[in-house]
Amino acid sequence: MDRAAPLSDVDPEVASLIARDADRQRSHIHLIASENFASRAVMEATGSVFTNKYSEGYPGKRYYEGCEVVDEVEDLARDRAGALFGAEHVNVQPHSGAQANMGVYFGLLEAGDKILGMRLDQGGHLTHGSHVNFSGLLYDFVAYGVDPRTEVVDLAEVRRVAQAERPKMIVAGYSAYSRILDWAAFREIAHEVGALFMVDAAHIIGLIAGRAHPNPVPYADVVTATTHKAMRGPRGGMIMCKEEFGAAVDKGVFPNAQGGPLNNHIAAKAVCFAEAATQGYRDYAAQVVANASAMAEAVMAEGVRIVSGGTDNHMFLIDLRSIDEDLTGRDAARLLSSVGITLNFNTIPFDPRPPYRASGVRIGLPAATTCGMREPQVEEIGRLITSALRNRSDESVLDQVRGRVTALAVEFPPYPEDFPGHV
Ligand code: DSN
Repeated sequence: MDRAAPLSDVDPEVASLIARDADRQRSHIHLIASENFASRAVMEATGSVFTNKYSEGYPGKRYYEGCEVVDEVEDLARDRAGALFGAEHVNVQPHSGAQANMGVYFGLLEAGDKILGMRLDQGGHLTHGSHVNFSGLLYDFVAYGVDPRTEVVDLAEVRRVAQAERPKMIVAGYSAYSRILDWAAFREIAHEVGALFMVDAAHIIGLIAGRAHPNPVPYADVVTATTHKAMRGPRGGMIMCKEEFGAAVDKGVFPNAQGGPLNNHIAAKAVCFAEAATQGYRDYAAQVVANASAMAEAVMAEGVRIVSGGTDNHMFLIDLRSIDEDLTGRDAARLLSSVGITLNFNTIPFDPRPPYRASGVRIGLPAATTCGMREPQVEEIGRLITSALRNRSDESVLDQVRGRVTALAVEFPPYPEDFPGHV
């Protein structure tokens, strides 16, 4: 075997699968709120020789020799994140957002402890107490939800449940919610009941980095995040916390939740933190928020209902019942995929349907913004979505939508034509 041979020679089957997905990425409009297109620099670091190194432990205290350089790269990543977010202590080892949450729960809580988080069917995440996830299996989760009228998190309800349940930890954060949470108010409620305050900022950390969303780091005891969503870095997680919790959180990640860190991903995290400190990145983050708002307005102008009536961040949820009572999220997502628009179906607050059918679709703008789309394009896409969903059995309308989607995807590609390697 020639170890220097290119992938296309060594494994044409996998090379062809990569090429096919690159083609899918180039030819569709991508509206999955948790996806993005990493830079060449991020992908170079992810594909680097750091993939070869074992380094269980932390910089200066490893269980393997030869860690001098990975120590430097992990310190660099931690320092850059600390400066970017104003965090006292940073852990960049979590392999994902779920692993970050696991590390925090393991580090700061005991099995069986009570945690108050957002209802999963109203925007909370799998790791906020789903009965099929480690969180729900190991901890005693109780939940707050949104106000049925406004569909906005009701702080009076958060306070009421917190006072009744006296949780050890309160989690603020979500994977399907479009409004700004009041970090100071959550902090106050946590303080009142003697709970730790954790923010799961996986979705919004990229906006926070770009100064396009309020930063929870000054308020929370601990903030978990991912680096691959709006943040536009490599797949992975991270944790930021007050210094007093640093040692316990580090132990929660390693050795409690994980073994050896992915040093190639840690190097790429360092790269994405440097990218996020630039004016160009701040412009991108501001444009993500402007694009989400513009598309939501365009969809609402077509007479379609958006959960909570709009968005303050990078995403929003369409209530499909305002298009057709019988249209499920799953059917809508499949139909839109068939015309080249990729998104995911999602429950909406008080959804009468189960999650695998759902009554909503979730729309996020980070990836389209990275491709260079601005208000005129995303407003048009909003109208194309509405048109496709309203004319599901009219092949001529669907063909027209498909044509415009393809034209926009070609005009706003994720990577330039001459992008080297990878795509
Ligand atoms: N599955 C991710 C999302 O799409 O929001 C969260 O982990």
